[in-house]
Amino acid sequence: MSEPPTAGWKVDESRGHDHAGVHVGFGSGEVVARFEVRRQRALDADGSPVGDDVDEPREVLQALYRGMVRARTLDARAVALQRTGRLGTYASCLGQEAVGVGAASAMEPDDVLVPSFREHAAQLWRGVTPLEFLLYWGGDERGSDFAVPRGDFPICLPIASHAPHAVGVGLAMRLRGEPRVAVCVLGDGATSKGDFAEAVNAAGAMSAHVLFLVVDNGWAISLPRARQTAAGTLAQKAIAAGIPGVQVDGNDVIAVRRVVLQALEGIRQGQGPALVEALTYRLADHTTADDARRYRDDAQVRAAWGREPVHRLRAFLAARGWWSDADEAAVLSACRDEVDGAAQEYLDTPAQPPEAMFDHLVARPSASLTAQREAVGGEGNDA
Ligand SMILES: Cc1ncc(C[n+]2csc(CCOP(=O)(O)OP(=O)(O)O)c2C)c(N)n1
Ligand SMILES: [Mg+2]
Repeated sequence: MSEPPTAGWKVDESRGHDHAGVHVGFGSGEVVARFEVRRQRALDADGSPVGDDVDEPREVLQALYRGMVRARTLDARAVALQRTGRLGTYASCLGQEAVGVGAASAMEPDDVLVPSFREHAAQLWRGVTPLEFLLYWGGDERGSDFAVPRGDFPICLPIASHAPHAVGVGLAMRLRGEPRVAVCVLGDGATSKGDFAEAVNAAGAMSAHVLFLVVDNGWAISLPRARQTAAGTLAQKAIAAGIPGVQVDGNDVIAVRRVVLQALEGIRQGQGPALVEALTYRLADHTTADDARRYRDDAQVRAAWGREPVHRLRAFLAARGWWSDADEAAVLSACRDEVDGAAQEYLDTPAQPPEAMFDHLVARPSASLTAQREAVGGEGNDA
């Protein structure tokens, strides 16, 4: 890999434990831009509290834990269903559960989640059912017709193309004077897309009610974070748009929840959009169509397992006397039962005819779409 282009520029980066600061100067070394991106964390990798006391109520912390275990259980089942030919290509969220649960637990029901394709933990927390989830990944459009978070967007597969949409949603909220927020979740790779740069800029210029939650999981398929950008942090991409950007330990569900709560509060009060970069790690392959062993070291993955979010919160809860082996067994069994039921219901759901793919595409199909639908075998659009 070649060095980043720093000729004529002096770039001093640090990605320390508590903060990541980036100082940029040029010419004689005069500093023309100086900013600091704070990194926040509540628990160490072993579950020990760091910094401020953890004063979230026991019930809240236990619910966060259950939410992460539930997402992990469904995730494992989805991989198993794919491996046995009963689900489509699937993107696992293994290791990223704290980002989804932390963020979703900070949102209000009438906020709008605008997700990309790995936000299963957030979607489940907000009320997407395991059945809907499996239908979607099984190729059934009805899986995006959520019964509960009706205002949430469906999964977005094209990288970053949902970011401008989120700005539109957040602008509408601001214009209507609503204290609601659109939470746009996207990956480290997505921050290299023009759509992202345009969205962050437009959000700042129009003071849209948007939170950009960047899930920095270290990888964009096989491209490591270090080669994604010369920028020291992804949070600093907020600076040029004139909006605040912070980093949070994305394997620390308490810290994610706190940071997102604080960001949402500011946005609701009209302080403008914000960006949060959550540092986590994609423990699984990119998707079930990938084999990450071809491009990353086992040692790196093993080290990342030492920082994963579920064990961390469990260790903290257990140390407080708030989690027993019996609690663990009960949660695992409840999650397994729920996922068993959803998987069976999914497998029992008759597949839709091929022409169904047209039914949820547009409200009023064009002549061309109608012709294509008929060519596939169906008549009319009665969706
Ligand atoms: C516009 C577009 N270009 C390329 C792809 C192929 N693609 C799928 S995932 C991915 C990498 C995304 O990386 P990141 O944003 O970090 O998200 P992650 O997969 O790590 O969750 C790419 C390039 C795509 N889906 N959309
Ligand atoms: Mg990524």
